[in-house]
Amino acid sequence: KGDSGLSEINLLKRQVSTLEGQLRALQSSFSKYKQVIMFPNGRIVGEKIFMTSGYDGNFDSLKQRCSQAGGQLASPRNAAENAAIQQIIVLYNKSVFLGINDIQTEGHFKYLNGENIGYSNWHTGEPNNQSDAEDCVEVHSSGKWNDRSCGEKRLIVCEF
Ligand code: GMH
Ligand code: CA
Repeated sequence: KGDSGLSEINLLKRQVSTLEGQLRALQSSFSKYKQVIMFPNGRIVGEKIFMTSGYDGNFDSLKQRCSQAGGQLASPRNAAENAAIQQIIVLYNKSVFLGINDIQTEGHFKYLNGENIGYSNWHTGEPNNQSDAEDCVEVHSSGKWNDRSCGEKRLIVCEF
């Protein structure tokens, strides 16, 4: 019994070592695969991935498309996430709409889940709710935000 116990341990050691090798190979392959699929339309910030398909549409249309893809409209929670979105804007030379709006209560900007925003990057003088018709948030190539009519068409950027 003592001997068979030892050989069982040795068998397990070999199996662990095999699995370690397979895990290293998988990690390296996954790391390369991530680089490939991020080129040139995606950005990784921490656990979050921002991605555009190049589609332009109004707020409802962008929101629906991101949701259908299993993500949601880009909702930057900090300066690093906003900078990643800005890079995509500069690449396409098109402004985007964020997953943030004050449709429910004028002047109270919220994420799509209804939570109040905890980060913002408004351009000076914004949000100004021009003509009482601006409930969505566009981001310019400067990275700065402006409230804008949700019916305008902007570039899609989803987060996953
Ligand atoms: C007004 C002015 C501009 C500003 C726009 C913008 C529209 O036209 O205050 O300076 O850029 O509004 O807020 O969404
Ligand atoms: Ca505005």
